[in-house]
Parts: sequence; C-alpha cells; structure tokens
Amino acid sequence: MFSNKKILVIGSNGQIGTVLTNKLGEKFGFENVVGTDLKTPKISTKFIFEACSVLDKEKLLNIITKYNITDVYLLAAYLSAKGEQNISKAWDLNINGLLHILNFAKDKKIQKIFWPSSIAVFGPTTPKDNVDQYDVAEPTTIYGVSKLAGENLCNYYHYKFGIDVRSIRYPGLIGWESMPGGGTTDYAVDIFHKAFKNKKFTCFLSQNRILPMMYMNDAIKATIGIMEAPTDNIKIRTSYNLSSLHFNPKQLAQEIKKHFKDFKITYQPDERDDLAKSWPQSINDFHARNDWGWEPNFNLSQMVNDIILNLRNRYKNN
Ligand code: NAD
Ligand code: AKB
Repeated sequence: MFSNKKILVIGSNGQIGTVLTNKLGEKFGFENVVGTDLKTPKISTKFIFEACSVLDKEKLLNIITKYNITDVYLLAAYLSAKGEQNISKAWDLNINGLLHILNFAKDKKIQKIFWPSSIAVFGPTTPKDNVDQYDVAEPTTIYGVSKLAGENLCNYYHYKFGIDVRSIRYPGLIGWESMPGGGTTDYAVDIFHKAFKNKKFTCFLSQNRILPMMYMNDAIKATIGIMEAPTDNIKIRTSYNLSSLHFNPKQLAQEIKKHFKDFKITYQPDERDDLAKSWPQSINDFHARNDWGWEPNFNLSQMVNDIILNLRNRYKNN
C-alpha cells in the first residue's frame, strides 16, 4: 500500500502496542509499520519487527534511518504499580526514552511523535469529578510525576523547536486482545479472563473505587484521531484530557454477571488501591472534543458485550 508515512511503534508488544500496530498496519500498510520492543514477540507479526530498547539511542537511530521513519508512537514505559517498585528505572525509561525521541525530531530525523500521558498526572489535591484540563496536577506516584514532566517536555520542545508532538491523557484501558503490564487499572482486564476460566475473581481495588476508564477500541480511535488531525487543530501541546467511562469494580462485576450468572467477585484491596485513591473519578475532555473532534463509541454495557463476544471466540478456539 502506498503511504508517505513510515511508522515506528516503540513498545509494540505491550497492552496498547499489540492492538495499535495492527490497526496502523491495516490503515497505512503493514510494510509501512515497524514495531520495536525489548524482545521478539512470541507470535509472528504482520508488521516489521526489530528488537531494540528505546534507551539504546544508537541502535534506535539505525532503525529510524534504515526504514526512513517519519512518525513515532512511543509507548514503552513503566506504569503506575510497577513504577512504585523501581523509582529510578521508571524515571529513566519514562523520561530518557522520551528525550531520545524528542531529540531525534529536533535533529530532523523524524517528523511527528505520539506520546501518551495518563490520568495519573492528577493527584489527591485535584477535584475528584469532572476534572478540567487545567485543574491542579500534583501527582503522588513516580509514574504520575514522570508523566507530568513528560507533558512539559513535549510542550517545551514544541514551542522551542517546533516539534509536532501530540499527546492524550489515557484513562485506564480495557481490551481483550492483550494483557496489561503493571498498572493500577489492570484488574479491569483480568476480571474478564477470570470470568471465563473459573468464574471467580479477587479484586485488588476496593469495590467502590471509581476510576476513569476506556475501551481499547476508543483509545485507538483517539490515538489515530489526534495524529491525523490538522496541525492547527492541536492547541494543547502538553496532553489532552480524554474521557468516556467511569465505574467501580462492583459495577463492572454486575455487568459481567449478566453474561456469567455464577460469577463471584471478592475484594482484597492492596497498595494499588491507595494509588487509585489519589486519582480522579471522572474527567472533562471538552478540549479534545472541541479541538479535534474526539467522541467515544462505547458505553459500559456495549464494551462488556464486545469483550465477552470476542473472548468467547478466543477461548472456544484455544
Ligand atoms: P505495557 O506495559 O503493556 O507495554 C509497554 C511495552 O514497552 C512492553 O511491551 C515492554 O516490553 C516495552 N518496553 C519496556 N521497556 C522498554 C524499552 N526500554 N525499550 C523498548 N520497549 C520497552 O504498557 P501499555 O499499557 O501498552 O502503555 C503504553 C503507554 O500508554 C505508556 O506510556 C503508558 O503510560 C500509557 N498509558 C497506558 C494506560 C493503560 O491503561 N494501558 C493508561 C494510561 C497511559
Ligand atoms: C495505570 O494503571 O498505571 C495505567 C494508567 C491509568 O495510566 N493504566
């Protein structure tokens, strides 16, 4: 397929990367999409794959040159729960990985960058509901601190060097095609697999812990949407608030019970519940809707129906 874009997805084996690389391949041609991650994926990919760490600047530049990369989606990161286990490594990956990519753009090696931030930039001093784009952001996780610093780096490189870097603050993402890699919202993926396997699930968040969440299909739509929007429409160069769903584990379990009558959930909140407690419950995404036309497609019951339909096929065939 002809495309004037050559895309590099860094962290292509992860929860988002697994889905995003395939969607980008379908849209722009698999021959125009290169995935990189620390290890070669177990299942063969339709897109081109190169094993490389984002922290290995020289090897990464060789890949960018070899494939004439224009657009980079930088997904490699330590997420919230994993980050608390290793503060220095989380800072190193989340900040130095981003700096490598921003500097490649500054040196005209690439043209456009997508880098995701998170609702984790907000903290206990932020209002809980309908959080505005510009509400106070004083995170109390190293993950949130690194995301907030990253947002400001993106903004700085845009205004100082004209770099076209675009970002959204993803809520907790839920999908059926891939597993999450060490976040606080991971429960909302695991719960579906437990419903299929043994009809019971022990949740590490408390039952009433409401968080902003989103179906993966909507997250991918937003990601490609912001990258395809005309440059003049992108007015925020830190990171856009993004919203679709908010619910607690009890409400998710009730939706799942509509499909699995015997499904049982118990609660054993651990330290991840404290991280979740520091985050907002719902987000106002007026600017994303207004500037580049963001709109989600899935409500809670539509998402649950779609995930269960797809997982039913997957478990039947395995
Ligand atoms: P993930 O942990 O599932 O995937 C990250 C991938 O990066 C993994 O495959 C990992 O092997 C790879 N990686 C780790 N170190 C690397 C390195 N040095 N070089 C190259 N690859 C490396 O994460 P995800 O959920 O796919 O998240 C992707 C991005 O989206 C992250 O920036 C994350 O902060 C952000 N985000 C995710 C969510 C969510 O709910 N999944 C929510 C908000 C923001
Ligand atoms: C996490 O839980 O760390 C992520 C996020 C909301 O950024 N899913």
